[in-house]
Amino acid sequence: MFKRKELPYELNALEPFISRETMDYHYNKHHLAYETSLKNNLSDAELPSNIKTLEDLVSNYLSLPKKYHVAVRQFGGGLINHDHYFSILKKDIPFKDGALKKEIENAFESYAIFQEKFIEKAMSVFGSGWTWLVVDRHGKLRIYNTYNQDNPWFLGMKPLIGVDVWEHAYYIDYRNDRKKYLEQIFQILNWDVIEQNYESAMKK
Ligand code: MN3
Repeated sequence: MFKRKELPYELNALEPFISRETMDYHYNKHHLAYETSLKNNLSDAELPSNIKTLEDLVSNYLSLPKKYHVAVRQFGGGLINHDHYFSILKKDIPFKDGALKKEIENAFESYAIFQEKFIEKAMSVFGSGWTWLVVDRHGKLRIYNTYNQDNPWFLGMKPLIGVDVWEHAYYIDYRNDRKKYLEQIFQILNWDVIEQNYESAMKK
């Protein structure tokens, strides 16, 4: 029904920033578990006609019977958040001139300040969660945290960059050094995909 997106690169493609071992656990165990748990929990659910895609599901789960809400929030959220996270990482795709660069400079003064603020926000996640650069309901860029597997789609926001700050995302490679992990993530952001995310967010 709802499946993980195929990983768009090899498990070792992000080394040395993210190890093959981390990617193997993250994609093949954690991410798979969200897919499997969602499937099991929705096995007897009849989905209304407004729910066709995973994005529809996490955005509109309140239209399902109440007994499915927690599962969609946890496992549906986990599934879409990880699809997003893996899609926005790749080596050697630099930040470049364009509409998004202009908007980041408008909103945060400079790219350097944006990065600093994003990392600061991600350092403030207590426990497990995510840090996002989103286009909010008013078309403005915002840095936003969600907890557990809550996601910005449900909140009516369009994510451009979502970074997993659960410990499993970095503990093998960086142990308890979340800040180092975040700094390294900024070395491997796939700005081609992030710009596409921005363009499609502004179209809607
Ligand atoms: Mn994760």
